[in-house]
Amino acid sequence: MPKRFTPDEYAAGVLSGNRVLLSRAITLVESTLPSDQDLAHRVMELVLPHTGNSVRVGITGVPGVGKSTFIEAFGNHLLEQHGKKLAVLAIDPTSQRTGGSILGDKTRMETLASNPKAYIRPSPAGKTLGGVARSTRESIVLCEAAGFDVIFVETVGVGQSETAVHEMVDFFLLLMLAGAGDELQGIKKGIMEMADAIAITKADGPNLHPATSAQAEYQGALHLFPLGPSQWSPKVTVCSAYEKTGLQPIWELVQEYVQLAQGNGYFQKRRQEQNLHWLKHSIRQQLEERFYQNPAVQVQWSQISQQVTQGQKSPFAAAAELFGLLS
Ligand SMILES: Nc1nc2c(ncn2[C@@H]2O[C@H](COP(=O)(O)OP(=O)(O)O)[C@@H](O)[C@H]2O)c(=O)[nH]1
Ligand SMILES: [Mg+2]
Repeated sequence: MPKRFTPDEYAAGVLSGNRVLLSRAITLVESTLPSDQDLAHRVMELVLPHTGNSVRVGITGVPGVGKSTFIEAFGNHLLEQHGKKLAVLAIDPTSQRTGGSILGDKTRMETLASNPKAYIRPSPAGKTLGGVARSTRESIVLCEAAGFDVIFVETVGVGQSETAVHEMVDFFLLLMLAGAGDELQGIKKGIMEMADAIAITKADGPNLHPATSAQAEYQGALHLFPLGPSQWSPKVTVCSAYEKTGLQPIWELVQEYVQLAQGNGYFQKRRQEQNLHWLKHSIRQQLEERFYQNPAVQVQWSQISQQVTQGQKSPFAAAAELFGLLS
């Protein structure tokens, strides 16, 4: 077990931009030890007044679409052309198997990883989606406190993880490929509906022309969705991480969105709603934990759950019975 600091030491370290302490604070929020969680809550309380000053961008797309390569190119663009400080976090429920997608992809983010103005943190391995979501959400706040003004949250567009990411970012960017046809590359319609922008990537070489056609096609598809409460109409762009083309237009879209949403109050309102979402999410999780840890429930569980699986008891009656055991 690494040494623990006091809450004030963690907070002061994070606020001064000390990367070692930032990493240690993130390790703390990722920990499931109750004593670490208490400590983490106190650290969060100390840094919270100094947070909120960043643009949080979710980046999703199926494996192989080019997320890591894009983040490296786009990230370097923001550091070099716009003097930004960038943090990259990942929500990857598959990381239990691969040992962390970003870490595995480190070669694709080499220059970003070695830039002192960038901070890259892979998904904690061996965690459930709920656990990763909670710690990523806290990590965003810690990175903001450490002075990072752009935060990328990368996720794999294959499951529930993009819904979680959508609930913690301001702007949601979906990466897609040209020429994938009607299947939309396994990207469900729901994910397209969440997107504030779609970037058709790998628009280089022989792919350039198909990418521009796909752009028109997807733009048409997006127009069919009703305008969301932000009043923003999602845009489709093309880019190439290899040739570093189309990156500036994407940043301009993000800025355009932020300007619109800040102007009409949606930006703040959404962050408030997200705070409420995570409060409720956390309450649900804690209730569930307490329920299953209750000694009376544990005693009765195997018998009652068996009666339910064998059709001898209705799931609803069983739930009511188990809840009745809580005192
Ligand atoms: N032609 C081309 N290939 C790319 C581009 N970006 C990524 N790739 C390739 O696509 C593959 C998957 O990229 P990666 O960034 O690992 O995708 P991820 O799984 O979404 O993170 C790699 O072989 C990359 O070299 C691009 O802009 N143009
Ligand atoms: Mg990747």
